[in-house]
Amino acid sequence: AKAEMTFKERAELCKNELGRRLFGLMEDKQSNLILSADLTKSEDILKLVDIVGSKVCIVKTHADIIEDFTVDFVHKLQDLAKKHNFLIFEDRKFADIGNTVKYQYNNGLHKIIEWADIVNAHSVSGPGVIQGLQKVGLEKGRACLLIAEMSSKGSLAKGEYTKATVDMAKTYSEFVIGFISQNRVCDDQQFLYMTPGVRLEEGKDSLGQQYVTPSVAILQNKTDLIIVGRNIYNAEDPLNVAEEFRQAAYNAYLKRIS
Ligand code: 5BU
Repeated sequence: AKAEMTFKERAELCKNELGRRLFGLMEDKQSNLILSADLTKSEDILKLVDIVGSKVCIVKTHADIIEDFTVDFVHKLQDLAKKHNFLIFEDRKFADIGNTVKYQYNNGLHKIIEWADIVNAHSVSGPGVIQGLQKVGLEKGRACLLIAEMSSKGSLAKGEYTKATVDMAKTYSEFVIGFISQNRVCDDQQFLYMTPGVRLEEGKDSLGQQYVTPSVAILQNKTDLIIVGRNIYNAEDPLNVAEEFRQAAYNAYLKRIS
């Protein structure tokens, strides 16, 4: 097979400045690993992120599961992002009409716009969701991912839905830098393909989550980044396990470009 384009080459095709920075960061840091820091106490999140921050290109959060969320937490997370050079991705999964998601992004308790480099959205409500988000996000240099497929059993995001989601991303590629997906849902090199539902052994949890390994995600299904939560933050030695994931995912990428 013909060697694929590198992340740095693809950066030039990306129409969003933050997206270009991410492509470059991945290659500089040799990391296409995203930590899903799904802990419920801010101190635990900050501790975890300081331990594994050097191994990841993005830290993904769920702000609404944090029991003691404050502006101070946000500032500390941003300090860690500078220290370790990673981006912050709030996995908010916006899914309402444009006018409402604009408020959910910009207002409320979490003021996501202030601190999240990247957010994501479901395409179920149509392009208005992107129009609403980019109305506040573009001028702040933010970027968005569309959820084209989910990792969970019985997901309705497939077939025509996935295709229509890809078309929406192409129309709004100034703000949309890629997808959450299980597969390379289109062959457009300007986009990033990020895959959750990854751990070292295939399998599932008791609530519908389905897992593939890093090499199935990156080599077989040709996505670009893996998103790992429990397998890292529940590990006895998160740093070592994160390094294992980083190597597995980055080596799979290196194989694809060689
Ligand atoms: P896990 O602990 O590695 O299973 O965590 C996976 C994370 O990715 C978790 O925060 C989910 O909310 C998130 N996720 C997912 O698992 N599957 C999806 O399709 C999407 C997000 Br979109």
